[in-house]
Amino acid sequence: HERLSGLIAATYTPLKTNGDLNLDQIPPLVDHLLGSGVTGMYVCGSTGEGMSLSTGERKQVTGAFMQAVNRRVPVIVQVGHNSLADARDLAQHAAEVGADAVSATCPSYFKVSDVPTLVDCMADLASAAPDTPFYYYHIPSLTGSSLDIVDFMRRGGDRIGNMVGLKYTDTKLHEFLECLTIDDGRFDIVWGCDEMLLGALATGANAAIGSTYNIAAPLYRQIIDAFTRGDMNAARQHQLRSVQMIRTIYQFPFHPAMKEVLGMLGIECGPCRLPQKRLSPGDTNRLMEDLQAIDFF
Ligand code: NAY
Repeated sequence: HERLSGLIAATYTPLKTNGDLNLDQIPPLVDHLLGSGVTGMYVCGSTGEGMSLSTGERKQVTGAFMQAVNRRVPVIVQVGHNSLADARDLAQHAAEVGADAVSATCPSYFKVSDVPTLVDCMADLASAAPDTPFYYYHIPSLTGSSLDIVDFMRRGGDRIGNMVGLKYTDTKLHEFLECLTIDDGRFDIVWGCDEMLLGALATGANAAIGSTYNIAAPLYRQIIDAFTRGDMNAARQHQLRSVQMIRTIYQFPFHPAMKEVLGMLGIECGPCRLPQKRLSPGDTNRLMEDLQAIDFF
């Protein structure tokens, strides 16, 4: 199994105005992402509203991305679900359609009791696709579970044969460092907070998964390139631009606003599903003006 590298877009799921899937928009979205330098795709995650789609819809979206990407870059499919049976079904489907890896959040309605129970959950889930690499998806801000992730990786690694890594979507660089160094770097640990990419690179990240790589991969590429050649001032300037861009978008409901930005870039992705709010036309205009004011367009 090859490690992930570079900028992996947590892809948006294009919807029609009425909220139905808009699968026809997946090939243009994929072409846009590949053209902007994205080196992998993470499908049906938080950004992709995986939790707001039915199991059947998640399979359709996964199939459409697999087809559109056509093996040009790795595709990781997020299959987390409150029902572990559904999560297993999704993992099996992802393996059948040739996903490069499966990833999953923990169940989150009932909070996972403790680390050994989390290992039980993920062992059950990952065994549904035993030949497909598995990345646990740690995102405590959304799951509400903040168990000791270092302890989980150690114990899970011993029990779950296909667990190769972790999508680390928290902001604790010291904990990220510990994860990277477990058993001399046994796991592929992928960073998940776009506004802290530079700090993650300094800590040892080799790949990052995020939402804003959908709209600004070249900017993040500049951060990586400046860091690699040791030009820290330039790297900080580029990261600051990403922080300003993200702050501008966070004035509005974040993912609905991101989908509007993609629309402005020519990739119509529609609204988000409930419970996420729609942007009013006035909000969309203000978003565009504010992004123009910071020279995003
Ligand atoms: C996913 O599964 O969609 C992700 O990769 C989530 C990563 C995002 N984090 C959260 C908490 O949603 O990309 C980040 C985030 O949107 C970005 O850093 C802006 O805050």
